[in-house]
Amino acid sequence: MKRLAALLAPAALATLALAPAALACDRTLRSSDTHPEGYPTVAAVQYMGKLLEERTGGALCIEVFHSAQLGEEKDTIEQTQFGVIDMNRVSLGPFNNMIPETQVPSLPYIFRSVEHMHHVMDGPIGDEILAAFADHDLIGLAFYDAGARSFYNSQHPIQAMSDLKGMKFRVMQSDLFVDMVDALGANATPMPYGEVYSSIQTGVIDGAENNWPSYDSSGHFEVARHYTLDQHLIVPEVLVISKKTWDGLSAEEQEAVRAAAKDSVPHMRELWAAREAESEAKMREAGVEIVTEIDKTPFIEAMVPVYEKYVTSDKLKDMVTRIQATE
Ligand code: GTR
Repeated sequence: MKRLAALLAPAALATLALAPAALACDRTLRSSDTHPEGYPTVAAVQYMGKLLEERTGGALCIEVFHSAQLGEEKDTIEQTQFGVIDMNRVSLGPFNNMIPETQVPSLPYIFRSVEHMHHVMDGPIGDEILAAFADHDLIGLAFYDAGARSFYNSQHPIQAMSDLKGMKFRVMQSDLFVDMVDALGANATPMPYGEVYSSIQTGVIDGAENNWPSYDSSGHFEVARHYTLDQHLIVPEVLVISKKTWDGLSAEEQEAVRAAAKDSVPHMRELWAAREAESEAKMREAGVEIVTEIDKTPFIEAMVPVYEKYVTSDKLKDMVTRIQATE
């Protein structure tokens, strides 16, 4: 027996040395993402986890449950509020009905460019929006990029706003996006991301709207071959942590989580820029019919009633004015 133990010991040690880093962590935070492994949002939270592990000497790590393993965004948001899931990387869209401040960066054509969005979200307005999560059992940590969202469909190319008339588009579960699509003369169907592919395939909807990397990785381009670069939304992603989880961390750990989240942002932006170009090239190669030149003026003008409906409080009006005044 002794000999056997002696023989086994080095093997056991070798196994330990090869064990994944997560096993060495005192506490592993579970983070949700709808996207697959390798998608920039998933990779960015994994990168944040590495920073956190290094900086806390293994006291805190993060494991990303990608590919909607923990559920669709709206459900995982609830679970994060309850503390069943520790962290969540989601679009701001599914928060619109709950947190009015998130509606502002979700307004169609509010940002002139991705750079404009960065200037706003990296500054005091971004901080105010992150702070608004605290009233909803969540702590807002950072914003990530999601490029610009445009319409795609299975029926015909959209060359002008009038081509949208009567068509059925899936939107994220946000009243603001329902009204946005209605104001463009089309019909909106809010539904979870995971149901979009089959809904287009079976003709329940004509199409949806998203950025290049999501259009690509979801496979929606296989069933909706017409993509029009109208770029109606530049809505950022947000990374949140459950207030329950947060309250269980020491002040130093909270600081480390905040800092690691912020420090993952520049890395995420690099990953995003590369992936966006890669996905666009892949879509062109896949033979998707792309309308690049489109007059956005009628689209922008059609959004006036949407702004009137959603930008009602002094707080939101002031935010919109400050965004428009930001370079
Ligand atoms: C993607 C975003 C996801 C999800 C998805 C959707 O661009 O990264 O978080 O919101 O869009 O349309 O549901």
